[in-house]
Amino acid sequence: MKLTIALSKGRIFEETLPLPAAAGITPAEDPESSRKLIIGTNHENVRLVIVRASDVPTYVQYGAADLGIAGRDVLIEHGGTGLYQPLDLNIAKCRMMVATENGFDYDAAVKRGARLKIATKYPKIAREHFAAKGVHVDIIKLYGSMELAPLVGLADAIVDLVSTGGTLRANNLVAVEHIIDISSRLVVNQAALKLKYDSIQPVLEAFASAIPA
Ligand code: PRT
Ligand code: MG
Repeated sequence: MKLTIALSKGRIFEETLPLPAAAGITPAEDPESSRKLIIGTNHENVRLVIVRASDVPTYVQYGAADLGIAGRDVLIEHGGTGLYQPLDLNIAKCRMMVATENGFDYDAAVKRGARLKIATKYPKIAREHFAAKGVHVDIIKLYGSMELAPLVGLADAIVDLVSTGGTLRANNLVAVEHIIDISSRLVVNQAALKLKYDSIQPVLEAFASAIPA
């Protein structure tokens, strides 16, 4: 039975590699330096496909890949249709936060019921967060560099991922609210899990055994 695993080359990549290794899967060439999008492995029946991080759930949903690794942020925005999410891999950890320019009184703005402009790459997470708080917001969808938006008056606040906090600090922004903790998860196509159970189950077990504490 052939297995296709979707991985992304971005910041998850380095922390991802020990997982296939634990399952005895070695890429035939270094995905980091290769420009190939399909990379064979030491197993004749296992191949890797290299996709954009935010596209991993889509490839797995439609069965173009049987398994993949994706951030919880990406999975929430995608919605998770057709995906089984058996393992939190405890890698690429960060926090989804609300941040504003240093000096903006976020708590006061929320208290007086101000309508806030929120710039984010994560409209679903942002909308649900502010709806639960009863705060009215206009969501401004961006594709990157959210940190710029409050500095040039595009938004009052951003919803973005924070790991070291260095990017916020460098741009005179401060985190004002924690939304959720993020890590990467293994996702499996629901139909593939049934049809290819004998091939997928050992991979799941090996990945589970390689999860960092
Ligand atoms: O970058 P590209 O647009 O190609 O794709 P992508 O952003 O979808 O992928 P990638 O590789 O950048 O991120 C993949 C996954 O890594 C995300 O989906 C998260 O689950 C996870 N991850 C973990 C992070 C971070 N930590 C993180 N810090 N993703 C992004 N960041 C960014 C954040 O958006 C901010 O701009 O890093 C900056 C903050 O970092 P600090 O260390 O300065 O706080
Ligand atoms: Mg990125």
